[in-house]
Amino acid sequence: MSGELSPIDKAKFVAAKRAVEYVEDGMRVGMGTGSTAAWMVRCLGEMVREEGLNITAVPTSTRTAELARSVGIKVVSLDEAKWLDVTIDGADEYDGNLNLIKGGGGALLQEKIVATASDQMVVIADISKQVETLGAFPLPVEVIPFGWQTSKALIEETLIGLDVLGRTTSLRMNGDAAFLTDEGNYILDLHLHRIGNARQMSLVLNQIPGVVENGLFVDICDVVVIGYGDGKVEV
Ligand code: ABF
Repeated sequence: MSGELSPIDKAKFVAAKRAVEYVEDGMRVGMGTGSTAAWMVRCLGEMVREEGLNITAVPTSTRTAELARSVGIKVVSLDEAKWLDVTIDGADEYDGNLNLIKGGGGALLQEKIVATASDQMVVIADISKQVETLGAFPLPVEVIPFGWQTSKALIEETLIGLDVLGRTTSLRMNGDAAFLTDEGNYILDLHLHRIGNARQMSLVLNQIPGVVENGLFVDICDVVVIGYGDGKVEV
């Protein structure tokens, strides 16, 4: 399945391959979104088809749902599954406290709901995602379209009191139109460069009217499986 891979794809693949060891027969599995998570879905699909692994999946996006079905994995909604044994997902950044920035792929809302409904969240990432302090990657914030410019202004005002290095925000675009999440919302990307206090930032952002959720995952991730371009894996 992995064939001849570039170092970055190899790193993602080996992290995914190691992470599926957390999945046991009969489990309900949350499935993340993104290129690293896609490797995990393909690995689990192979185990379902070739080893008879019996799992039920709750995907975090329509993209992942389509991929999971296409590789033979049974997909249900979170409401049907009710609770999950494990969620495996990628990240845009992770720090030494296992706090994350997610949402570069625009699926942060479903990703956070699914991860929070799981006994365990396993993050898979290549080593380039590791940071000392979160914030070099723009922080995605999902806002409802109604009054989004007011929400944006309120976010910018709120940032003045917080430990950050940058305060510009931008509406994520998809060509000429605003990018739409699976829930029909917009994403504002916050260019902060440094997030001194991720917990405070997350709490404060979610207080702002119009904000649905933000891409900071604080105290949600249990394990990070790190892949390297030479095929090495670290947990
Ligand atoms: C999802 O995919 C997101 O939360 C994160 O933004 C992104 C990581 O993508 P990739 O694995 O392609 O780097 O997990």
